[in-house]
Formats: sequence, C-alpha cells, structure tokens
Amino acid sequence: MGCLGALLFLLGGLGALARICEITEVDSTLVERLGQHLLPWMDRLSPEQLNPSIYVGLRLSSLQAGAKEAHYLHSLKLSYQQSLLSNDNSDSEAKPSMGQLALYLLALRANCEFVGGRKGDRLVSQLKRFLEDEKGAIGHNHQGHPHTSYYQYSLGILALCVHQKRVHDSVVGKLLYAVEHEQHLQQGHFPVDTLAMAGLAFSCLKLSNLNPNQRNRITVALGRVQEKILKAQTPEGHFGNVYSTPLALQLLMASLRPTVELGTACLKAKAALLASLQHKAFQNPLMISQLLPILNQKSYVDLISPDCEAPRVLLEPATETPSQTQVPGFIHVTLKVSSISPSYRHSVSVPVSSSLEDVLKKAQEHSRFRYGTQASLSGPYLTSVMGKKAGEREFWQLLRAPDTPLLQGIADYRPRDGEAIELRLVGW
Ligand code: B12
Repeated sequence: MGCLGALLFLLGGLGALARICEITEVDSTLVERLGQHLLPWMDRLSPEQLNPSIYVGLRLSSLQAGAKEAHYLHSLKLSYQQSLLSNDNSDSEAKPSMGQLALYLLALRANCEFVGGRKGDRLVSQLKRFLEDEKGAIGHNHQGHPHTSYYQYSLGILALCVHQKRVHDSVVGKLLYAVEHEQHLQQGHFPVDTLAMAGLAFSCLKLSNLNPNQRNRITVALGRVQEKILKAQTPEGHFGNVYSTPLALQLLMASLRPTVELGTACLKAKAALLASLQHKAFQNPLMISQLLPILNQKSYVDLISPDCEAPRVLLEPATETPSQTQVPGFIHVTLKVSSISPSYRHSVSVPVSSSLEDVLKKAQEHSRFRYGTQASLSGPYLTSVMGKKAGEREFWQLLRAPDTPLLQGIADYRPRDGEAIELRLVGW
C-alpha cells in the first residue's frame, strides 16, 4: 500500500472516506473571477436568455450576487410559470424544454424551496409526463431512443428526486438498462457528461431511497458509472474532456465507493482543472455554472438538503475591464462543408481573435456560404448550413481538421491563423 493508500485507509477509519474526491484550496481570486463572469448574464432576463443552471451554480458555490440573485430567481419563476402553465400554444417555440424545466426545479431547490401548490403540482406532472413519453420512445425492448437524450432524462429524474417526488420504477429502469448496456450511452457524443448526469440521478435516488425495489440495481449501476468515468480519464487528467470534468467530479465527489484509484484520479483531475482555469478555458456561463459547485465541494446531489444559510462571499463586478486593445492584423481561416454537393471550401480573412461565428458571418457576406443558428441556453447553436437543416437526431458538427471535434461552440471558439474548420452533418 503506497502513501495515498495508507492515507485512505486512515481516513476510512475516521469515517471520512466519502470526501476523498474534494477539490479544496483553490485560489479564491480564481473562483471569484469565474463568478464575475456570471454577473453580466444575470442582467439578461429575456425568456430566451434566462438560464436556471446559472442560478443553481451560484447557489452551490461559495459566492453570492446579492439582490441580483434574488431578482434572477424571481424572473425565472415568472417566465417558467407563465410559459409552461399557459394554455396558449401559439408561442410554443418560446416554451422551455423539459430539460430546462428540470433545471428550473433544481433552481427552486437551490433556494431551499420545495415545488408545491397547484402551479407547482402541474409543473411536476408535466415533467413526469415527459419522462413517461421518453420511456415510451425508448420502448419495451429498449430498441428506441429518447426524443431528447439520456442526459435530459437523467436531469428530469434528478430534479424530481431532489423534490422528493417519486417516479415509477419502470422510468428509473430505462436509465438503469442504458447504463447496464453501455452501448446506449457510450455511443453518444458526450458519454462522460451523460454518465455523470445519470450517476447524479442514481446517487439522489439511493440517498433518498425513493425506489427501494431498485436499490441493488442502482448501487451496481453507480459503481459502473464511476468505473466508466475513471476509465475515460485522459493522460492530462480530464474525465472525457475539459468541459465534462466538472460534472464528472460532481458525481465522483458524491461517491459512496471511495477507492485508492478514485483518490489518485481526483488529484490528477484537480491538477488538470486548475491548469485549465489558469489558461482561462472557462468563459462560457453554462460551463462555469457546472464548475462552481465542485470548487465549493458541492454537487447537484446536495440539493436534497441544501444549506441556504452557508456564508457566501458577495461578488463585486470586475474592476479591471478586459483589455479591449485589439491585436492588429488578420488571420486566414478555411471553411469546409463536405455534407453538401457540390462541396464547399473557402478561405476567409478576419481580424485576429475573431470567433468562429465571426468567420461564418464573414463567409456569408462574401461567398455562397449560408448558415442559420438557434439561441440556446449555452449560446448560439448552428442549425443549418447551405440551406440544409439538421434533422431529427442529426447535428452540424464542428471539426478542426483533420478529424478533431471542437470543444466549444461557434461563439466561443477562436480559430488560429491558417486553421481549417469543417462543418459536417452527422447523426447522434
Ligand atoms: C446532448 C448534448 C449535445 C447534443 C444536443 C442535441 C440534443 N437533442 O440533446 C448534440 C450531440 C447535438 C450536441 C452538439 C454539440 N455540442 Co453538446 N452537449 C450536450 C450535453 C451532453 C447535454 C446538453 C443538454 O441537454 N443540457 C440540458 C438542457 C436542458 O439544457 P439546454 O441548454 O437547453 O441544452 C441544449 C443546448 O445545450 C444545445 N447544445 C448542446 N450542445 C451544445 C453546444 C453548444 C456550444 C451550444 C451553443 C449548444 C449546445 O442542445 C441541448 C439540447 O437541446 C452537454 C453536456 C454538458 N455538460 O452540459 C454537451 C455540451 C454542451 N456540448 C458541447 C459541444 C462542444 C458541442 C458541439 C459544439 C460539438 C461539436 N464539435 O460539434 C456541438 C454543437 C455544434 C453546433 N451545431 O452548434 C460542450 C460545450 C463546451 C463549451 N465550451 O461550451 C458540452 C459541455 C460537452 C462537452 N463536455 O464538451 N451536444
């Protein structure tokens, strides 16, 4: 037994083993800087821009935004209740998805509220109905797929669980089956994020004992999720990729099966994550909202009984304005679209540090290139290229030549000079 093994053994004796995966002692100025990134987003209160994940992330962090935070929750309540409870289907496009409703329920819990009353009960029924529909889409013999994803399916179960709302064993059973027969989750594009969210849902069910008949299966599935996530650790230390690491750590932190292997993997992940923070890899508010809880040793599972009295540091808006000094000059980026005929390849010139979205805009001005986007909670999402819309279970994938998918969306990714970006229509 090495040094770490001995330490784990000792901690085990003290009954503290469950805390083996905590990310402690992170420089508080680094954490505050992350929180400050969220502040401008908390002023965006239109229904398309409201994002319950931001509220959840902040409440589970060591930071608070004072009155802004309370106002944000108030706006979430107005918007979600109005759009989800109105019978008017005319603006159905603006209705939040069921995954977003699940995030909203997590936000209520983050404020120590239980969903209740007639309105609350209707929201719970909607989410339960959604899970039943998804269960139907997966089918009796598990040959089908959920209309959304196992990620949203897990989010739905988790949200109901933290509100102590029981879902039928057969609903949980579909997620258990998907984890037990890994091809269902492994073949997806982001298996670690999805496994982590499934694991968080299972952890909640296990701790709350809401589905006692499934207890053993849940325990085994949790072990399997943990094992898969540990196996997905990259040589640098990330679980999956840098952006799936926060959710993976949320799951591992809530682990009731601490092992030497887990302890070592978490130390390595912490080092990789801190290096990514130093390199400012976390700019997107959604990603920051998934990261902040783990920097405060919290996970979504803590929403079972959140501590709303815990002292949190008040965030002040950033004093130093990010340097606006534009590096002079231009870069050349090649855009390739191979999923259309005839295929498209064109080089555009954009100012240094432009985003991929700027590149797409520029290409649209000067060539036959055309694209369309949709606002999503994580930023603009590319939906069509050259008039070809992504169909059901399809998406326009962004790749860095030769064959490496980008880790960021069009608004956040900044191509380098001479880089070739490919847009490819793929199934998921
Ligand atoms: C499921 C999923 C997908 C599905 C979405 C389809 C579906 N029906 O579910 C598919 C496979 C299509 C997908 C695509 C992409 N995704 Co994705 N996706 C996820 C995942 C696992 C869950 C999202 C979700 O359901 N959230 C819950 C719902 C309630 O919230 P929501 O905001 O309404 O979710 C919608 C949007 O997030 C949107 N979406 C999904 N991915 C992305 C990525 C970006 C950049 C944007 C703007 C929107 C978006 O689809 C969701 C469902 O409608 C997250 C994981 C995570 N940790 O968050 C990654 C994640 C958000 N995706 C990511 C990435 C990088 C992409 C791609 C850019 C990959 C690529 N190289 O092409 C593309 C988007 C390309 C484009 N056309 O613009 C990253 C974003 C990292 C970052 N820095 O912002 C994440 C965090 C995964 C990761 N660990 O790397 N994704």
